[in-house]
Amino acid sequence: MEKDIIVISDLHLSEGIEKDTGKISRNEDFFFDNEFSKFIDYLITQKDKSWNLIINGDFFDFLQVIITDKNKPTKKNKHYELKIDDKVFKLRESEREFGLGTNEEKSILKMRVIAEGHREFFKALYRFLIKGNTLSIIKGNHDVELHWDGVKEEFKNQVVISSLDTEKKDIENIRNIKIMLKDENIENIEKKIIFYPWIYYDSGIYIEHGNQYEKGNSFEYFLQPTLPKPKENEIYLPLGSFFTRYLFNKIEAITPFADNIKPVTNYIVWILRNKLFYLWKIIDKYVFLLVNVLKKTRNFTEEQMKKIKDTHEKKLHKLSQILNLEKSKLMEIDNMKEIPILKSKSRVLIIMCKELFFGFIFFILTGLLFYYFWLYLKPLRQLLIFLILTLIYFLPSIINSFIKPFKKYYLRDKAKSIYDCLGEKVKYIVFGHLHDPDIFKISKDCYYYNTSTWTTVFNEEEQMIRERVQFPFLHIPTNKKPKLLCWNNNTGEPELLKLFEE
Ligand SMILES: [Mn+2]
Repeated sequence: MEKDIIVISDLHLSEGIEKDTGKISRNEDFFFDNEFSKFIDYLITQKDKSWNLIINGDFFDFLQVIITDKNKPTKKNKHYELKIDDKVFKLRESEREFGLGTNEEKSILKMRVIAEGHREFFKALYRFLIKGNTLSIIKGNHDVELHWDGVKEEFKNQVVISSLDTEKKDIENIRNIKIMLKDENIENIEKKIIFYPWIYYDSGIYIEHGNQYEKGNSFEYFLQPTLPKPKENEIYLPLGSFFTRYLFNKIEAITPFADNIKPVTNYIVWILRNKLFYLWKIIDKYVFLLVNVLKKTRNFTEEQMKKIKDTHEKKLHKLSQILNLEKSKLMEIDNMKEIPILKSKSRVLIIMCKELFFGFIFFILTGLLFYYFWLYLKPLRQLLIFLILTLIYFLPSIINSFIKPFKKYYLRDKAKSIYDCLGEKVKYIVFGHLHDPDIFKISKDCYYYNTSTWTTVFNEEEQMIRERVQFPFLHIPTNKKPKLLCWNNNTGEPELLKLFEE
C-alpha cells in the first residue's frame, strides 16, 4: 500500500520531564507528548491508510540539553565526572554550565536524556512503527548531532525500550532488554526508521529543513558538519548554536522564545524593538557571547578544510544516487547555501558589533537627552521629563520604522530557486526552520509550504504567546494536493490551519 506523507518540523524536544520530581527542565520547549501521542493514535486508527511521518529537522534540541542537576556530576580537581551506564564522562566546567560537547559519545548521552524526558512521545512512535508505518527523520541545525551513527542507533534503541511497560528501566536492565528484544522487535522497527542527512526527494516532493539558507545557522559542509583535525570528533557549530548555548539558555526567563528570532544575529535589534527595558540585562550576556564566539572562531585554511570538503563531496555524490537526482543539480542546490558567519573572525566581529552598536547608541542618546535638558532648560524641567519619558515609551516603534524589517520570506525565494533548478517535475517544496506556517504558489503547479513548529509560538506583534498552541502538519496524500492542517487536540480531529492573506 502506498503511504500518505505527513510532514511536521521543529519540535525541539529537550531534557523534558525529570522522572523523580515530575518537573520540566527550564530550557524545554516541547510540552506536548500527550498531544503528539493522541495525534499518532488518530493516524493509526485511520482505516486503509499507511503513513510515512517525516520529521523535517529540529526534531531534537541537543543544544538545550544541559544535564547538570539531573545527574549530579561530582567534582574532581579541575573537572567534573558524570557516571552513566558504567561509563565515566569527564566534563569541563563550561560543559556543566552550558551543556555537553558535541562529540559522538556525549551526543549519545544527550539523546538518552531526551528520550527519558519524553517517554510518552517515544512510546507513541513505537505504536506507530509497529503498525508498519515509516518514520523519516531529516537533520536540522538543532539536531545536527544526528550526523553521528551512534546517535541514530541510540534513537532506535530508545524507541524500542519505550515499548516496555516496566518502570525499572535502569541501565543494567536496558542492556539485557536490548539483547532479549534483538530478534523480535528491534530489527522490524529499525527498518522502519530512515534518516536523511539533508534532503528528502521523491516523486516530485522536495523536503529540507531550511537552515542552510540563513547565514547564522548554515553549515559549510552539511553532509560532514565536523571540525577539521585535530577536532574532527566534534561538530562545527554555526553561530546560531552559540546564541542558544551562551545567551538563550541563560535568559529564557526574559525572552523565553528567543530561539524564534530568525536570523539570530538580529537579537539586539529585536530587544530594542520589543523588550527595550531588558536591554541592559542582556548586553553583558551578549558581550560574553561575543567573547566566547571569537575565542572559538578560527579562520581555517583551505588546506585544513580539504579533507572535510572531500568527504562532503563524496557523500553528495552518494546522495545524488540515493535520491536519483543528477549530481550537478544537487551541487547547484548545495551552492545556494549562505556562507556561515563563523567562517571568519572579522565577519563575526562586524555582524555582532553592529548589533551592539545599536544598543549603545540607544543608551548614549537617552543619556545625552536627559543631560542636555536638565542643564539648560530649567523652567520646563517637569514638562520635559514628561516628554522624554513619552519619547522613550514610543522609542521602540520609532526605532522600528528606521530599522528595516527582517526578511521574513527568504525561504520562499530559495524554494523558487530550487524549483528553477529542478524544473517542472518538482511539485511541492517543504521547509521548516522559520516557526511560521506558510503556503506560497511558486508556479502554475508547484507550491511551497512551511510546516512551522509544535513549540509554543511567540507572536512578535502581539508580544504574547498565542492563546492556543498549534500543532501544524502537512498532509500529502498519494496523488492528491497537499493540505496544511492543524491537529486539534480537543476534538481529536485535524482541521485546516488558519492562515491570513498577506
Ligand atoms: Mn532550525
